[in-house]
Amino acid sequence: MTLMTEMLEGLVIRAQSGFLVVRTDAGDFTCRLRGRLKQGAQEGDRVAIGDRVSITPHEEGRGVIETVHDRTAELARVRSGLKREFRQILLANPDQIVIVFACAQPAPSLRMLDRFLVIAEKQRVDALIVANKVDLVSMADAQNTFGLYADLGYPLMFISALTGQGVDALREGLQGKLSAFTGPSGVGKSSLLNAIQPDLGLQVRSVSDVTSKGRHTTRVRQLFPLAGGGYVADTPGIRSLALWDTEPEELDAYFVEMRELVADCQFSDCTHTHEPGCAVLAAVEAGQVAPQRYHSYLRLRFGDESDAFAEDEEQDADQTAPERMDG
Ligand SMILES: Nc1nc2c(ncn2[C@@H]2O[C@H](COP(=O)(O)OP(=O)(O)OP(=O)(O)O)[C@@H](O)[C@H]2O)c(=O)[nH]1
Ligand SMILES: [Mg+2]
Ligand SMILES: [Zn+2]
Repeated sequence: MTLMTEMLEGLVIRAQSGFLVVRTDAGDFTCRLRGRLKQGAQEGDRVAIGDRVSITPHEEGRGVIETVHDRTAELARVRSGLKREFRQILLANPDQIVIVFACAQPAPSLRMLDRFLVIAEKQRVDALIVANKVDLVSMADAQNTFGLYADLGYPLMFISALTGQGVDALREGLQGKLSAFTGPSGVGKSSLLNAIQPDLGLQVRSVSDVTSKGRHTTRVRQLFPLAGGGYVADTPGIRSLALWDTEPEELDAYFVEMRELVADCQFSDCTHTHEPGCAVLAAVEAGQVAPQRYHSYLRLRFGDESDAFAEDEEQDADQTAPERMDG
C-alpha cells in the first residue's frame, strides 16, 4: 500500500512509447501509467504532455503515475484508420497557441492562419499571432497583411529573429505559460526559439526535421522549459488538427467577427451565401467583414478539393504513426 504522503505532483514534460517524464519539485521521474488507469475502452490518450499528474516516486528517478488531473483544455485530434476512432492528445492544458507566419519567404497563407484561429477558437485556447521576418518587408506592408487580425482582437507581434526586433516581447509573451508553437515550414519557428533561448530552437529543429521526413517510428512529444518560467511545446501535428467534429453551422462561432452577426440573419439556418436578410453578407458588402476572412469561412465550411490545407495534411508524416500510450 502506498502512503499518500509519498505522492508527488508534477507535469508531464515528455512522452515516448508509453514512458512519461514527470517534472516535480523533487526532480524528474520517468514513469509508467498505473495499470488500472489503462482499463476500460480506450477512446484517447489517457496521459499526454502538459498533463498534471500525481506520481509515486520509486528509486533511480523512476515512478508510477497514479492520477491524471482534469484538463483545462486540450489540443486533440481524432485518428481514423485505426480499428476505432482514437482521440490523440497533442498537448494537455495549453495556455496559448503561438501561430507563426513569415511576412515574406514564404509568403503568408492567411487562409491557413484563419484555419489555425478556428482551431484555437474551437478548442477555447488563446491565440498569439507572430509575424516573423518583418525585416524583409516594410512595416506598412506587414501591417497591411496582418493588421486585420489585431483589429479582430488577436494579439499580434511583428518580429525578426534575424535582427532581434520584437524578440523580447515574444519572450515575455511566453513567460509562465504553456505554449504550443506552430506554423508552416520555413517561417522561422526554430530561429525564433533560438533567439529567445539558444538551447531551445536547435532541439525543436531536430525533432521537427525527423518528423517532417517521416522516417522515425517512435514519436517523442516534449515540452521545452523556458528560463523565465513556462514551457514551449513541440507540436508539429497541430496544423492537421482536422475540424473533424465541427458541424458546418458551428463554424460561425469560430470567426469572431461573424459570431455576433449570425443572430441577425433572417433565417436561422442561413448559410450566409445567398439568403435574403443575411447579416453576414450585408457586413461583407459594407466592408465590416474582410472579404478574405469571408472566403476562408466559405472554404472551411463548404470545402474545396484543391484546398491547400488538405495538401498540408498529407505532408504531415505525423499522421501515419499513431502512438499509443498503452503500447
Ligand atoms: N530574413 C529573415 N530570415 C529568417 C528570419 N527567421 C528565420 N529566417 C530564415 O528562415 C529560414 C527558415 O527558418 P527556420 O527557423 O528553420 O524555420 P522553421 O519555421 O523552424 O521551419 P521548419 O523547422 O521547417 O518548420 C532560415 O533560413 C532562417 O535563417 C527572420 O526574421 N528574417
Ligand atoms: Mg524548425
Ligand atoms: Zn446569414
